[in-house]
Amino acid sequence: MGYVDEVLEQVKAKNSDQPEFLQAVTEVLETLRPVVDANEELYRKEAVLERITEPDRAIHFRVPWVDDNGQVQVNRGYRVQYNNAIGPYKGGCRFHPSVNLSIIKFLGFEQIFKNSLTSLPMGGGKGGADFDPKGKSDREIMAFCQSFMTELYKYIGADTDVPAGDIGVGAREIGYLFGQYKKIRGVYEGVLTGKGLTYGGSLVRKQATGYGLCYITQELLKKNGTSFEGKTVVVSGSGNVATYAIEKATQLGGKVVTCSDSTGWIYDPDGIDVALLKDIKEVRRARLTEYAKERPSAEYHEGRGVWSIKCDVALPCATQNELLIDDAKTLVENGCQYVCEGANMPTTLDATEYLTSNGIQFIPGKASNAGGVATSGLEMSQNSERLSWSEEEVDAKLQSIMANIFKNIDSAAAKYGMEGNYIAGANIAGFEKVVDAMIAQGVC
Ligand code: NDP
Ligand code: 2IT
Repeated sequence: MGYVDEVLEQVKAKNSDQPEFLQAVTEVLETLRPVVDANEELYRKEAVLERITEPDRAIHFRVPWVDDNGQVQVNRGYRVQYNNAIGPYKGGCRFHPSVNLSIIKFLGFEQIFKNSLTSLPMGGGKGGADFDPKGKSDREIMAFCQSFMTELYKYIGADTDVPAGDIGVGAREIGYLFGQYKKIRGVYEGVLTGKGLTYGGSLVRKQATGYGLCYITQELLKKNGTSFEGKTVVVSGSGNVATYAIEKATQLGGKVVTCSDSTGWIYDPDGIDVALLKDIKEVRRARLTEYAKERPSAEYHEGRGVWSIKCDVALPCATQNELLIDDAKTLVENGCQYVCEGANMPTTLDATEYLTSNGIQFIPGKASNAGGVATSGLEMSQNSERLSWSEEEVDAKLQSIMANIFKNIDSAAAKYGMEGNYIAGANIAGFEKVVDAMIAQGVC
């Protein structure tokens, strides 16, 4: 049996209760075959694949907090520190009721390769809790964040592990987490990214994932001799990534006609009104039904359905496994040509296979959503030198990082005879740098 198959079998046997984690590992290892085959003897001896698939450590902890009725609630918090071969652990925290070890491990594993692709010195990690921020008061959110940090602070630091936001964790939560870290440690340091602009945050970090997604999509379009101009774009989600993807795609000349949340979706043939969307989601923290009420051109539908709308470009920006095989078939049937992932692993393995084998050009999340963590890396640099860069400077760096990622995944795929396979290109380009660093640092 080949080395990849042996390790895949071991990983499956050891983690049979972790479907999302196994999905991520399977996708990565399957596409690394050509690199692994070319270096099999060395990689086996160094147990490179066994080491990269096993996190350095996975911490889970109790998070007790008091709700507005005086009732004590208990959630489970996590931090998985996956790999720090090329820099301190770096990755977001997700607060969502679905969070479990499988989800945090899949996200942490993906983060290793994503962070490597940014070309900045960041290792891979991820954290979160099965806490549901929906319907909670500000005081309850603060109580939860403070309790979460009261345990997490032991494991993180500006040179150790630097968490940030993800689903359910935005500027408000990062503020509460930062305040509690500072209070407990008595240290003012860049221990979190995505901070507010008045206390060490970076301009453009809020917009970075969505903007970066559009910048790399633009590179792909350019390679095909075209641009966003005049294209119909469908987006899923209506959170941080979706909102700024809609904003940038629109600025670049595309017409974005959908968005969604976990209860329903909007079809707006006149193009999504980003100012209204921001007001509803960022200020009022309300549901998308409000959007349809205030925008005569829009239809609101219960359930899921954005992939049924005819489009040229599809940008899944909500969550894992939200684009299924039947959605892939509909996209192909409707003439969609480009799918670039804003979320982490939004496309199932069979849907990905269907899209790519039916001529759709596909950029995987670890490359196309890397603009968020890349700008977190820029926030860390600014914190270290105690300076703040201008919006133009950060945005220019983000654009150049995304263009560079596209170039690297394109050439990594071509180097191994898989021209246009950006999944293989992203995994290979991300992996090669980390493995080189792991081997250079010995068995640790
Ligand atoms: P937000 O919490 O801001 O928004 C998430 C959006 O996705 C909301 O519209 C939410 O709807 C929807 N959603 C979440 N879970 C589900 C679900 N189970 N079913 C259907 N819809 C769901 O998160 P972000 O925008 O930050 O993150 C979106 C994706 O992008 C995630 O996969 C995340 O890991 C990834 N990502 C985020 C980065 C960042 O910088 N924030 C960077 C790179 C990737 P509702 O409000 O109803 O729950
Ligand atoms: O999935 C991701 O890359 C993020 N949620 C952002 C991580 C970060 O450290 O900015």
